[in-house]
Amino acid sequence: MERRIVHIDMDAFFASVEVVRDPSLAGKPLIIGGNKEDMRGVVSTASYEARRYGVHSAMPLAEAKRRCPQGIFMRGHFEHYREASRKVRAVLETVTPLVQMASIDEAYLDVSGSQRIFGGDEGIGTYIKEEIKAQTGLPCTVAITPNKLVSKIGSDEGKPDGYLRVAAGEERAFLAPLSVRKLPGAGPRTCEVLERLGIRTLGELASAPLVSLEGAFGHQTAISLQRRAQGISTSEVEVERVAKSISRETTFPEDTLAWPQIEQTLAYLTERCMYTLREEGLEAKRVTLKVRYRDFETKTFAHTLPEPTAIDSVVGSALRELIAKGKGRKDRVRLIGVGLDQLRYNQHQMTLFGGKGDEKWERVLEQADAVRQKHGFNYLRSGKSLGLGREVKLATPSLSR
Ligand code: TTP
Ligand code: MG
Repeated sequence: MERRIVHIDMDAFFASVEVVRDPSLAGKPLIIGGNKEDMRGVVSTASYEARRYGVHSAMPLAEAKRRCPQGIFMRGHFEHYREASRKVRAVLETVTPLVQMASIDEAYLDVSGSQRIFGGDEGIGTYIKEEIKAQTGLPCTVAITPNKLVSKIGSDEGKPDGYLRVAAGEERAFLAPLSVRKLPGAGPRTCEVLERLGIRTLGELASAPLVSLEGAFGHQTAISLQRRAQGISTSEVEVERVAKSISRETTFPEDTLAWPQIEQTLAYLTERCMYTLREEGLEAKRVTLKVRYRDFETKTFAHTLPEPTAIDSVVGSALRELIAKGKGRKDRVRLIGVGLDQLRYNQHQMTLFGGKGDEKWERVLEQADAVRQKHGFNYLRSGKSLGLGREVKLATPSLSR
């Protein structure tokens, strides 16, 4: 099977997300990084209109303001960028499970096995661009080539709103006219040395006598640079593994029959599970209650939800039914735990694009999680688990996975 690798990169990502949220910003020089008064800090992204004034990522804001005084400066909304990134990933995973998110706005896909279903490179490229547009409103650039290296360079060449394809055997010819600066990993120092050797393009690097490169870089680096300039790369798309389950459990200081307290502890453990679930960008379809009784007998009670969820209250109601079963045996409880499994990347917001009530909940929880990231988990808790007090100390804090 011929190897075909996609690299996709969102165009002016943060700025484009802001334009979707406020279409009156379209076509304007938009600079994300800090507001007008904010002279410190750097540009995180500039819209293509702002780039015409020479503004680019990592430039000090003060410099950006000098170059583009009429620019619209914004601090930005990271939670919206993260949400958009998740939606992009969800679309990509409908093409193949072999998706590697390389940063918040770029990904590699091994689409070797998806060619037939989607109608070849063109079919895949069109589908990705149109589906991302439909789900997020955002533009992106897609490159499809025989390997990650050439695709990465290809998407940069194809920007913005582009589609670029390099057939097997054409890698070297595609790279030949490009500057050596386009080679990922070739920093300013390397490029300086190359230029001193009279090498400006990847074509020149690809066919330079190896000895001259070895003199400057040593054997290993020389070989690696030249191979890459020829468009040769064997690195694989590395799929992040999704956790199989997330669970939290604890043993009580003394065996207990006090179900109101047991339920408070359970509410706390559930909150911790749900926080981790959302942090990993996952949702769960099955909820399990684990109860170990005084005599060490351990029972699990499971409930499969009609739809996967990342919302505390949905899991909470499922748990209430399970608790009723756990109480059935009138014996003291030694340990209690909650588990989530049948996990997948959160596609909830996509299926809810029509706008069901859950979307609001997801936003509330997302904001709660942002507060927790800043101040610690216990800073924000639900009414129920607060019965345990603000600083929860579990007798056995077995809060591992
Ligand atoms: P990039 O993909 O490098 O840039 P971009 O998406 O803004 O523009 P392009 O169309 O050229 O791809 O980075 C993605 C996001 O990462 C970008 O929107 C903001 C953020 N970022 C920073 O915060 N600081 C930086 O120095 C860079 C390069 C990016
Ligand atoms: Mg980008």
